[in-house]
Amino acid sequence: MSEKSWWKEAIIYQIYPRSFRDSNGDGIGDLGGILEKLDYIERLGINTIWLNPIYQSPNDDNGYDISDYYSIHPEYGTMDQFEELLAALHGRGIRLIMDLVVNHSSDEHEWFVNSKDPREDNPYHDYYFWRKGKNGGPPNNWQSFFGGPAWTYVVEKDAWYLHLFSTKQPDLNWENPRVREEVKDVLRFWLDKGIDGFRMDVIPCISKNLEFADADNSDFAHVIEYVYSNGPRVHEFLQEMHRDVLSKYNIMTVGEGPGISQERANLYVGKSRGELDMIFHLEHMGIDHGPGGRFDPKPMDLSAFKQLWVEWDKAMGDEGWLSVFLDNHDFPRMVSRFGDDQQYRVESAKLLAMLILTMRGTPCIYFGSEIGMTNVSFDSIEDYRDVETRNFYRIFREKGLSEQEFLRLVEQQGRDNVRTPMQWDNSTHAGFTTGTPWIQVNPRYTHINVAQDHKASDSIFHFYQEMIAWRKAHSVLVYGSFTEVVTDHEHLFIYDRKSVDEHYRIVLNLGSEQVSRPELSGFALVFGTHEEQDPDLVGPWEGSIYQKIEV
Ligand code: TEU
Ligand code: CA
Repeated sequence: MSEKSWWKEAIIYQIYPRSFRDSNGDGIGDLGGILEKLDYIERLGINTIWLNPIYQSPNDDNGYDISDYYSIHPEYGTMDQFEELLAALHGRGIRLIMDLVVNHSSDEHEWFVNSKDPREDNPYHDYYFWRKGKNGGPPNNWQSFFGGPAWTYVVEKDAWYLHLFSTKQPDLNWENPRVREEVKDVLRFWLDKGIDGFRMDVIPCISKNLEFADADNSDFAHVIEYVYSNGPRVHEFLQEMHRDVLSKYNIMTVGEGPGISQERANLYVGKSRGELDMIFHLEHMGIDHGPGGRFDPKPMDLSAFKQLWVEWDKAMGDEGWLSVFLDNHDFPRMVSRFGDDQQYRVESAKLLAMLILTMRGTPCIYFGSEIGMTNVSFDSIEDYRDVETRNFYRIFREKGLSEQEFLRLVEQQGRDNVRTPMQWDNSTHAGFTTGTPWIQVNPRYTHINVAQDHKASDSIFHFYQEMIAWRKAHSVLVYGSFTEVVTDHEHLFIYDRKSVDEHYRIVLNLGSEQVSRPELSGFALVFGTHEEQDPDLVGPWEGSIYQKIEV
């Protein structure tokens, strides 16, 4: 049994501020909008919020390109409003973790603007990675996560700078101790305001392989793990951040883990490591990606999906800790990707909620999942906003793909699927804004919205509310062991959660067909996604929790 921590008992709700609620009619979600919805968040049963970046940014990557780590983007509001939100959340017993993006900054950050100065003794030169080109091109063949070369040439420097993401997101050089001190100052600034921790963006990437050798780009997931992530000094840098700053506060840190494998995970989150508290591993997020990444899709493999949950729980053991999720601002809506967003939208949304809320690990719910929001399908590439989508559109068109062919890929795997505005009601723009939204509202808002779910007692929202309350009332779901109960049916996922004096068995049907109900003698049904249950058959997308009855 791992020791108790508030962040293991947390129920995290991820808010993408740009799309949650616009309070001043400019079509962009903001802090004022979140303040308006605190009753809603509290009613759901949330006790921790992860806020995507709200800092000053040119918004090339919607805030993941920070130009001033110490100020709030005016589109989102003011520092006073931020402090008002933090106090209001704490007043309700809700914690707030912020998004820390320090693998890279914006190219409009003063550090980078100064770094571009060609003078030899430029103190900012080594804040970033500048290298001479090779044979008239980039220093190596690294490719950006967003398509295209990971290097851009600056004529006044006669050199190329590294950016694993967009050209406007130059990678910070953590080898430089001054950069590490700058990061510590940023950490202290926000922690001294009283926030409760950080989600750390692409944190496995902060240590680079400095020989910058060419990569084998035939399998991008392999490049992410063995070239971009898990560099030679990553643990040294994280232990320095923990030793000098993070360890001095009662906070939580969760790393976003592209490239973190099951074997490496506890190097980052092992309780004796002095690095991070938990990670979002991304292995299941690539389960239907081919070697070319998200726009090179392959069929979903349900057995592999189930197996990953089993393997990752084993990888964590009693040493580490995961935050478990099925979607976030980078990946499609979970009910569309892992459920059925047509005939069984309500049932499958509830089932997936039961999965993440009964699993061992801190559940993280992406806003809108609690009402079963789905992927979106826009008519034109002009309707899409994501820099990754727009970059790959250009690349695919150059390869001869038509707009319609690319739009099919975006509908399935694009990030704007999860960035359409929150659907509050069936009024214009779903009650998100009185202005013109920065991105179109999903047309399904007319029947998929909070107001609708609040009226229906058997709605997805009410199930989330009940399931969250149930998890809070049963600490075995936090601290109990996890053991898969092997079944011979691909769609059935059954596992036990046990403590010294409690034993629950969770039976999930991850599909649209009925399946024979497994033998459950000695168990009594205590909670389920369906009011009625057939004694012999597990219904489509039916989930149930049984308690072992001592005889
Ligand atoms: O994401 C990094 C990451 O792994 C995802 O961007 C994903 O792998 C990528 O979309 C390729 O498919 C983090 C943030 O969550 C993301 O929003 C940012 O765009 C990115 O880093 C750069 O900061
Ligand atoms: Ca606004």
